[in-house]
Amino acid sequence: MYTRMNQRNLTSSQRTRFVEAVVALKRSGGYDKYVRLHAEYFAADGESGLRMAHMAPTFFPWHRQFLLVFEHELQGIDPEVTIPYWDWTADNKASSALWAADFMGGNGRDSDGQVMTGPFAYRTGSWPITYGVTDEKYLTRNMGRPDRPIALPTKAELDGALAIATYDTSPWNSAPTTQGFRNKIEGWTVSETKGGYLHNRVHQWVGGHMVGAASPNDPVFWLHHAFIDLVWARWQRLHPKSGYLPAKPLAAKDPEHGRVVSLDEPMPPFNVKPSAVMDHRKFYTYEEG
Ligand SMILES: [Cu+2]
Repeated sequence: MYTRMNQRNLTSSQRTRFVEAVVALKRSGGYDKYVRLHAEYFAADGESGLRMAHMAPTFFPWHRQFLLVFEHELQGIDPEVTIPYWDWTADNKASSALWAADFMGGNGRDSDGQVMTGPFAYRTGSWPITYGVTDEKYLTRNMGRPDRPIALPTKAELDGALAIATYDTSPWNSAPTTQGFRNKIEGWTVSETKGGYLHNRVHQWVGGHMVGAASPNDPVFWLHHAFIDLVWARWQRLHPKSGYLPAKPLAAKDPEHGRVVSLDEPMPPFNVKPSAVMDHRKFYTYEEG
């Protein structure tokens, strides 16, 4: 059992140890398998087959398991390291200490979006982008998307989504008609041209590699998803009678049959059921307050 901290409360030494473990994993070649795995399971609605990491009820449990495996590998490098979370409703500016040169580094430069400061800048030599959707070998960001400006989500927007008592609804995808808690938080209820909503909007706000299937190329991915994971835990506390849906496999006549994982079916590639990761307190707690 260990604790995930709000990134703003980390000591200077904790910031450094997290960064150093991530960079060590990158150097050993272990990091990029997470980028590849996320890209492989990204899945768009239009494709046939299982939807797993996104646009599906497994958005929360799949990412919980994904973060757990990554975190355990970091702990194999430094047993004191845990994934911090970024509450983007509070630390919502490009000037936040999150983006300082001793932690995530800053925004991309205007000319090509290249991140020039911090431990993940290309010129450090320790953060080449080897798997991605573009040819760029350097990490990119484009905070706030200046050509079509967007702001990070507010606490009121987050609280509005947390108030939704139903976990997910048919057709269990990214359609705006899928109006449960999961799709509201994931953020497909607002189009990406408008910046998306909540989780998606944060990816869009950071910009660069954080947009799209290879988003774990940017280490802030883990801090963003740790907060999404905490949001799920908060929703469970707010709605103790609401469970994961669908609770049972969908009927054979359902158009989504075979495309959606229910409570007790295994999630590839982990072979772990959503029911097995429903309670995060089996693995870690969150520092809150
Ligand atoms: Cu995400």
